[in-house]
Amino acid sequence: MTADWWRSAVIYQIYPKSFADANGDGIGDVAGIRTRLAYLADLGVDAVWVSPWYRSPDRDGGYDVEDFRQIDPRFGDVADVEALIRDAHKLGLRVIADIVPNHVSDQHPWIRAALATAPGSAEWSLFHAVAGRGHGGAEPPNDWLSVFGGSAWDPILNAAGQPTGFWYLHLFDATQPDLNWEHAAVRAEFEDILRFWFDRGLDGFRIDVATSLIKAPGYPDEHRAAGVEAGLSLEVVEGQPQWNRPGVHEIWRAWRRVADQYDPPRVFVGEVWADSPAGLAAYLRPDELHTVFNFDYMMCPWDADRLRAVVDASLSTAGLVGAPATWVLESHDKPRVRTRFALDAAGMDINDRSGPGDDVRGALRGRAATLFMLGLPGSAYLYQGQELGLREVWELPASVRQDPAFARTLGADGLRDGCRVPIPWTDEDPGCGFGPAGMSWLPMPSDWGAMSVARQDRSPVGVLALVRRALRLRRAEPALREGPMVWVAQEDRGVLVLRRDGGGAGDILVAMNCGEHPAHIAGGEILVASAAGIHAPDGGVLLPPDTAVWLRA
Ligand code: TEU
Ligand code: CA
Repeated sequence: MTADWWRSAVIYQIYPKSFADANGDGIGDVAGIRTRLAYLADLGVDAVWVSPWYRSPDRDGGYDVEDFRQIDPRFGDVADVEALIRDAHKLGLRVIADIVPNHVSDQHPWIRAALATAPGSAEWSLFHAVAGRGHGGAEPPNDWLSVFGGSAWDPILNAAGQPTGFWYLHLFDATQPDLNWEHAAVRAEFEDILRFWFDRGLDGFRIDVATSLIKAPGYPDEHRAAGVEAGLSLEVVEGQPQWNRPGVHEIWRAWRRVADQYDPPRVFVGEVWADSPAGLAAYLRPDELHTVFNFDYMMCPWDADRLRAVVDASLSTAGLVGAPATWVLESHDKPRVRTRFALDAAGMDINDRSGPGDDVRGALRGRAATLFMLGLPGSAYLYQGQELGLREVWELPASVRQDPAFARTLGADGLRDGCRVPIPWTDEDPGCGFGPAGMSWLPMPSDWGAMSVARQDRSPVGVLALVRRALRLRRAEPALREGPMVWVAQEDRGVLVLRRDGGGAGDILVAMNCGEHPAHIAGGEILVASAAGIHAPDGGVLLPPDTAVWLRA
């Protein structure tokens, strides 16, 4: 494997709480991940990215970190992670962890120390403790809203529980106070945390909310447009005083210097929502982050013209600064792709919890979308269970939901638990092989076992077989590994065909039909198809709606 492995890597996201439970307490753990590394190597991915596993009160799925140098006891300990990294490297897999620099848990020693002092103290200077407005500072300092709903400010109380007239900033949950990145101690601490893990062999970090570390001086109001209720999604707050401030780039340059001191150099992928292509490319400059997530691709509807435009824009934006594009359809924050397209096909809203939508079409489109994504040039992400074609568990009752945004918005938002249900390894009842005791921290639906790894292992037509075959081809074929792409013009509306250049090794066509009618695609042998029954009569293939295929050119 080469030093620039990340340019074309397929990276598998593990949400540790829900991946595999070795000790039977119903919560996934590091030992569980170790037992499944062979499965991942066989699947054919190049790396894993593990969502936060640090010591945490788990008020936001571990994105509320109490100690960045400790693994949460529910997951294991540092020695377990060191063993995981060793095992993974033996199998040729890289390991990327999550790091959460914008905020800490309210149990982190820094905020506990601050709370024992009055605002204005050295301890509070590590956070954003700001005088309120109005008489006695009774009102928040400005109009900023939490991404999870409600004000981004909560009052700082004194030891007697009385308001001090000062407020602390939390762009996310109230249990996640934002750090003050103007403070040199914050910068030094995080560079030290990077080294702590890089010294243990970690290959890189996914950087949580990489846009928000610097806030506009003086905390000006953001003057949201009337009707914009809350920072429920970062899309609506782009260009505001909390996001994408120029000063944030200095931080990533410093981190890159740390990563480049290692052999091989360690890598970063930023969670970046930017308001323009140039704004996004700024994070990808050669002395900043290696890659960023592609949310435009992730959010793109089932529409060939829009998809093509997003692919072109992604390639040209990253290309401005010589970075590879990335592609992603699922994560621990977004509805499963199958259900997103199923709801869309049924004309239902993404937050509608009244039913699965048109699941037949959703399932077809989800598999096609995953195959098409894996045929694009650059690096791609698969979220655990995407390789099984799992659906969103939309029917979870309110009583089991743990997403903090669900409570903060009284159920209007914060539905992320629906993609966080533990994944099914077998069809055994109860628990689908997630752990030895049949327990799981979120309930599994009754159709879960039918989609399990064990069940699909025996099926040549399952989503698992499709993904395995695609990943094998991606490694074997120079065209898919590093070949540039061009679009191949089509007469049929709604059909996308692109050609990957394999040089002497031969070109490959990647095609998807987002239209309403079967489309004839000129090409040779079918390498892999997203659905059964796609044939290649002489001179091409008749591609049904809602399917995708890879062909020799
Ligand atoms: O997410 C940042 C973020 O803003 C997302 O929550 C997004 O806006 C939301 O999912 C819309 O659907 C990151 C993590 O991925 C997320 O899990 C954390 O909750 C959040 O940061 C806070 O650390
Ligand atoms: Ca466990």
